[in-house]
Amino acid sequence: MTSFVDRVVLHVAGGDGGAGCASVHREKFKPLGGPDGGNGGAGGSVVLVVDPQTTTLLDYHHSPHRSATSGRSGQGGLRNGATGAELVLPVPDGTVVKTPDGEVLADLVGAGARWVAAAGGRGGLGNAALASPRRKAPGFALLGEPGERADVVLELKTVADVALVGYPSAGKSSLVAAMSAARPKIADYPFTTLVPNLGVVQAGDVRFTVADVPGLIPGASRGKGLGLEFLRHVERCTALVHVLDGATLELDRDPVSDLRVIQDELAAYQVDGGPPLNERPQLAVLNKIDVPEARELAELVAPELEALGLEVHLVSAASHEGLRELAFAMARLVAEGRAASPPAEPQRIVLRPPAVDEAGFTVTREVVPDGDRFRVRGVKPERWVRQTDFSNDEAVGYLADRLARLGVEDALVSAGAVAGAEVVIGPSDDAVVFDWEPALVGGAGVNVGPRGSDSRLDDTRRASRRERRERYEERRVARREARAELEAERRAGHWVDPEPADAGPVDAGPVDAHRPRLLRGCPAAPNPAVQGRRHLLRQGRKSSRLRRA
Ligand SMILES: Nc1nc2c(ncn2[C@@H]2O[C@H](COP(=O)(O)OP(=O)(O)OP(=O)(O)O)[C@@H](O)[C@H]2O)c(=O)[nH]1
Ligand SMILES: [Mg+2]
Repeated sequence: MTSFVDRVVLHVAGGDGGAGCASVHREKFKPLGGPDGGNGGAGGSVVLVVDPQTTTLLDYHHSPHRSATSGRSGQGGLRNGATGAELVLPVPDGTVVKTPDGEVLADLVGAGARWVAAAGGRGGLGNAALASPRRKAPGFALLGEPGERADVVLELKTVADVALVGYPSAGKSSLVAAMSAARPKIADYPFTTLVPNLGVVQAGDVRFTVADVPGLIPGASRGKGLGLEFLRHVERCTALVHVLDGATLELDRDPVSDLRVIQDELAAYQVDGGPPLNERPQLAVLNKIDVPEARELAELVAPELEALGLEVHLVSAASHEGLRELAFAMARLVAEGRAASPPAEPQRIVLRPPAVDEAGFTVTREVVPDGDRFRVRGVKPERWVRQTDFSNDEAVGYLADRLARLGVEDALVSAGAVAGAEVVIGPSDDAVVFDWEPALVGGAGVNVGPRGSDSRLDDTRRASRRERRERYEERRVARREARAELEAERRAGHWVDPEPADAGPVDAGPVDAHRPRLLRGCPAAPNPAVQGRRHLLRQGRKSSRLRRA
């Protein structure tokens, strides 16, 4: 059962924003107390935070789906919905966050570094917050935005100064155990070490960390043995130490050829950042010199290794011979490396790449089988669509107003959209599709009067006294005629309340058949269809009526 995991795919979801509430204040003797719907609460975000106590990504291997709490809906009486709680996911120091395609999103180094993996959705505004001097009693509220959803790959790249590399059983773990307080597993079979081990070494006033990674064999770059998988943990190291075994029983191996093999494998490894592994400062260590043959061999090959440009140390992890010198040599490399590139201040807050221009939007014309389609992309238009309750005409009108104010209408006209054109707001094909119904075609400017009015239709000339008198006369005559007509109907006996039983054709004479019900004395129930349409006309500005297809 493994207890170390250094690569996981994590599925995160921010909490959804709560919906705003549309409500009207009720109080005795105050029939219309004004809008009092509260705002929805924002959804919680999923945040990755470096926690020094966490050393593995094992938890996320077992439960890779994590989501933050959603915000609650607003309520009447100006009660705002509760905000969703943030979900903090502890990750080890040195965790790299990538997209599934391998693009690096964040490199979390240093305790406390934070990264928002999935932001929570905004809460929708309630109708109290949407009220304005011009829109005194909004009959709608905004929906909450859904939280972000993302798949991210977490990779652990251990943060260490020096890495020990070499064949299996060369004594890497033994060296870490001899030089530091770490107690990795040591045994005389290959691949004892299956996960990287870290040890802290103090040499003089330099303190550094040593990483012991699983052994490499020829062909590791092609996946042999444990492959190069674990070299990820070496990527952040300043220096490498080659641990060479002078006491191996394998006949075809000797320290010089071992070194060549490992160097070739290191050269085959692609690093994400920093210099290639084979170009980093290196040391050679000939281990196990407590064994007489190993010491003999070490003394024989040391000049050969030095000729390759390497500093060579003869040590024994068993007898601790030469370890002190080795520790100081490592410390020197580390100090040189640190002086060359001083460690960056640990980033406490990792900001995500800034969003694209929030105010901007684009309109593109696409050719689809059944004609042209205009796609509107932009942070604001897309968010507004998500916030709109399309079952509420008033909310749709508000969306139309917002889009027009942003300039979407004008942009559509310039892009060549005509009445009935298909307009898509959003990225994919399942985005919201509208039929566009502009009142103005040909770019004659956009009417900027209040919703439901059109200044161009207003007659601004004041009527003369004679004109007003004529109109008054016209209205008086029309009223008198209407009264006479009603009186005639009353005498003819049509002016009765229709009973369900006698609502049939018996009562309705040929004259009444086409007459509106109201004229026959029956207060007609408001026709919802007609009302709805008027409603939309009133709410949607003439030039910006959008209808969801
Ligand atoms: N005599 C002697 N034996 C040693 C010395 N160092 C390590 N060994 C032995 O070599 C064997 C392998 O040691 P490890 O430290 O596990 O080797 P490793 O390089 O970590 O091996 P893997 O984890 O399998 O890659 C063990 O049996 C150790 O006791 C040494 O200096 N002298
Ligand atoms: Mg080992």
